[in-house]
Amino acid sequence: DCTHLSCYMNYSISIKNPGPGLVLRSLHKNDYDKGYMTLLGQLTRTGDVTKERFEAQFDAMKQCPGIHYIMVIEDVSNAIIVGSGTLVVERKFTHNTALRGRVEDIVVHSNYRGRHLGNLIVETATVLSQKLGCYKTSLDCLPSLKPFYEKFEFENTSVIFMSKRF
Ligand code: 16G
Repeated sequence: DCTHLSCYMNYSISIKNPGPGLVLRSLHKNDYDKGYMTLLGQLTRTGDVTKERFEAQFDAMKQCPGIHYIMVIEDVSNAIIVGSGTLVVERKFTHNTALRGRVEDIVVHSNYRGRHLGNLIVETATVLSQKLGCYKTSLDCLPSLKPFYEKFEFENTSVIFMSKRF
């Protein structure tokens, strides 16, 4: 079970207790009103996502269970989402019809950094992918974040990450 991450990580926070006033949970449909999109704006360009479009995307994800595991940390004292991360699980025909995990959209609100919340989110997503039976889990990140992800035993492989923007 994932509740003992604090032992594993050697920090005094855990899934059940991410810090004073904080709660770690899965994304709720009303998190739009708690600044979820604003938080994602600290990671990348979000565009001008309306509540309707957010809810439509949320519903579409819900209709395909087992693919998107979006976790958030809420500061319940002010009802603001202060951290988030996603595990995406891809079905493969290879590796005996395996699952492959991808850690995505890891972000911690600038006012809440230095509390190991990023560690908690990445570790939770990684352990979850392992528990779900993924044969591997990968992520892409800026070169400056390589040491951060190496703490969780992610390795820079010889594979080149390529993308095409539209
Ligand atoms: C980072 C994120 C990725 C996200 C991208 C956004 C992690 C581990 N990686 O690479 O998930 O999609 O930033 O940048 O959180 P983009 O919007 O320019 O693709």
